[in-house]
Amino acid sequence: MDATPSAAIEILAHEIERFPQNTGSEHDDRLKAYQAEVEQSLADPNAYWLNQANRIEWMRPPTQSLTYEWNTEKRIISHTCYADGILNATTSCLDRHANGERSEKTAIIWQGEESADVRRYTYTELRDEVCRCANVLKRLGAKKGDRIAIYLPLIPEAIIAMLACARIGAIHTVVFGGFSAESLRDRINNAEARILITANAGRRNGKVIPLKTWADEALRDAPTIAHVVVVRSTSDAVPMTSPRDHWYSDLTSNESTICEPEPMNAEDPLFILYTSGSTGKPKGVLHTTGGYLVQAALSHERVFGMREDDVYWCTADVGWITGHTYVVYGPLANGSTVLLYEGGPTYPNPGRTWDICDTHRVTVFYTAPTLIRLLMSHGDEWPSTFNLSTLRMLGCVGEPINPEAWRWYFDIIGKKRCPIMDTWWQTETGSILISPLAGIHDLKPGSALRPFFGIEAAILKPDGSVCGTKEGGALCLTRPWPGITRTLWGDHEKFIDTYFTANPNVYTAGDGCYRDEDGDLWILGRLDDVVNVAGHRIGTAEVESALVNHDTVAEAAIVPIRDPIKGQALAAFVTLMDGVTATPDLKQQLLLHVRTSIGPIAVPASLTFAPALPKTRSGKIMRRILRAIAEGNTNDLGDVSTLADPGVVDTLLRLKEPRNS
Ligand code: 7RM
Repeated sequence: MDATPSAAIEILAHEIERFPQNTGSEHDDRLKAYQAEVEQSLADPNAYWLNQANRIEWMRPPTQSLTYEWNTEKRIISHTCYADGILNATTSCLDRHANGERSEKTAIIWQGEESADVRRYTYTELRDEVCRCANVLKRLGAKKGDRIAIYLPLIPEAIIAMLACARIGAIHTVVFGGFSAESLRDRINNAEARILITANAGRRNGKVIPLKTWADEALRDAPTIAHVVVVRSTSDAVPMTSPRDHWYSDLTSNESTICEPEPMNAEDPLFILYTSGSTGKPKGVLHTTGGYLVQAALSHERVFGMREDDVYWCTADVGWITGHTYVVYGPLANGSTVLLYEGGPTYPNPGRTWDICDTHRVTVFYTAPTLIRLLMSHGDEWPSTFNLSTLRMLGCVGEPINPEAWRWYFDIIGKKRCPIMDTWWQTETGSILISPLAGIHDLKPGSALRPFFGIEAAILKPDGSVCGTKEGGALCLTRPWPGITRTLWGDHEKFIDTYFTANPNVYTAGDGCYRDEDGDLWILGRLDDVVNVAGHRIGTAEVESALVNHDTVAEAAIVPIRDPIKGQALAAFVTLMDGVTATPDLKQQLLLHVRTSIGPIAVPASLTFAPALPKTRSGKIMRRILRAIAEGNTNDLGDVSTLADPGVVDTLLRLKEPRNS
């Protein structure tokens, strides 16, 4: 990184709008109760979190609460929560509902891309199917602590497979179905997974997603995988390799629906989820069982003010943390009815998302700003065609929401009736840490508002001092919470370096942030070399290394550029090996190479061949300059005096390629 301040701490002056959430004496009472709870959670976190443990089921309830040590100097960062508690996450998510008043309640409504493809599972049916799948995994030799990779489309079996792993104490690692074979292979190998659960294919935007073909490709060099379980999700034929591959339906059809839940310590791992950072390959974020589940359930209930008859739709894929916490663990622990939609949000037309809300009478809708902007770009006619009167609560997550998109969401989708919860959190935090609470806070378009119960945020300057009002700095969390990631799989040193060294003895999130005059928080975007493309985290180093891996490429730099729908997109600058000629065909080959190395979400929106990259005399690529060139801000190149060869910039300005269509 060059030393110039990142764009993510610049605060743009703008009028702040306020959307009050009720007034009057009832509101005063609610506000008082809320403030008392915040105070209690901060004054006596042990009591607060131990009390919250009661919201889930235990085989042996904990007597211990949250303990931790944050000592950067000694390089000790450790956490435990409910360390003497024994539980299995699935009894809270399944059995207690299936054995109680929610036995016939719908747990999952699955909507396929074809309107007629709808499947429903009651809590009893879901519990039975999870047990069948868990028995299958046992029969294939899976044991407590084994890693099992899941590479599925957004179908009920994705949830079933995750919970089946949890049932037997295996650690699931879900890989998003949009990732390439190579990405899947890297994750399987890093986690040393024994079993892979995949599908013959998925469906999106009318196209077939050939997951099994990609899985076969990944498994050519993934020696730890002994078995592949294949869900027949479409009619597409795929090759099956004997004895490695098994059809899910063949294995489950004769299995018992009884599978005793494995007793797990609260600190036993529940899952690993890979996420991009500023260096190297994606890191395996490890979450444990008790603290994660309690906080998932608590935040889901409180942020969305969940009610018994809600139909709840979080549009995230289970391949991301939002899918783990707010499609699977949080809502199922709370006994909610969860909607799952496999297909594209604008397929076969831009009304599809609203059609689904109408058809299934969705009451709580939680999505990403990029989807709101995409749907907004198609105009107000589409949502107005459908009955959205069942909606009562909206949410967004994944990137800063621009006030224009917020207002459209509020006015056109929520008809000014539905509060919008702008929720800030990360794969590493496990659950929502900053969000308004409905009926409590006045909403402000673009602000994630306040830390959740038990959470304390500080905004720090590069020298470690605390920022003043409306001063941008690094968002840090100054005390732990039950659902914080415990480590990066196999690399605890990296865990300490990434989150606990920039500012000693606090958790540094990697985001810019400021506090306004009311004390509300505004997230400004990443401060590190992580780019947020359509709500997906992509490390620039990852894409650069994919490009440099190509035989023809000598050097590559990736910088973010603004994108009206995706928030950010990637611009690539590439220098070629001596003797290689830059051609349009080579450019296409390189873009394809990124697609197969990582996946479609990492493909740059523009690629410029450059004879050289702008570097400092010490050899660091000056990304700031590339960013200005990529954005077309050529009057705003800033200080170029530290460049080793200022002539490079003029050449780049001449060569800069427009965006790919
Ligand atoms: C849940 C999730 C985390 C990064 C985070 C931020 C950005 C997430 C918001 C947001 C502004 C928000 N996990 N981010 N939520 N930025 N406002 N409400 O997205 O690990 O994939 O990404 O996403 O930069 O650090 S994640």
